[in-house]
Amino acid sequence: MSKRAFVIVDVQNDFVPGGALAVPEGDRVVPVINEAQKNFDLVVATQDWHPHNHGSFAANHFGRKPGEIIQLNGLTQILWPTHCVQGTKGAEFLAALDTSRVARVFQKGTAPEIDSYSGLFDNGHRKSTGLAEYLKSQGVTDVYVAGLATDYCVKFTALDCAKLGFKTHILTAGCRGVNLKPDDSRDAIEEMRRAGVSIE
Ligand code: VGL
Ligand code: ZN
Repeated sequence: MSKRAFVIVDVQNDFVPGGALAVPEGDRVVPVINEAQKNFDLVVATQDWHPHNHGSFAANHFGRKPGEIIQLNGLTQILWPTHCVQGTKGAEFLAALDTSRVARVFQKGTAPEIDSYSGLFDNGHRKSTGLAEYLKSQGVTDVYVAGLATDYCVKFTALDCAKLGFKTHILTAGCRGVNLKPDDSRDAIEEMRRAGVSIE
């Protein structure tokens, strides 16, 4: 028997046009995700949830700008505009996102000294958010991923799911990318495909 779960990644105000780290067309994922959810008996969401002093924010590094790369506790880190600060409007899910079916929300990026693109583990694979354990405890075999952004949090969430042995799928119509480089989302999809993720 297979059990399918839908993981909605970071559909938050700061990641859509007008937000602090706007993903082009980020808001367009909402109708797709709202409709797709109806086909799953288990739906969960991830939420980028940073403290104001988070090490991924350029503003917290004197003289640094978004897009620059630093070493943060031994890991390569892209510096971002301040985004998804805990308790702010920017960190909230889009009002148009249907959250009525969301069984649990997994927050990530909460430790100031390390970023977390994947919804399952931080970027150093040092700490779990609890999502992996939750999916296993629910007997999930197949994971479907959609949300923001294709080239960061969607990619690393899907790669971690595949690595853990879930049959992993991404719904591309429900994803959009940051595309700091124009081909980043395309490259991300290729990387996921090579890792065994089914691209739908
Ligand atoms: C994300 C950059 C920084 C994402 C989160 O949700 O893809 N990207 N924080
Ligand atoms: Zn973030």
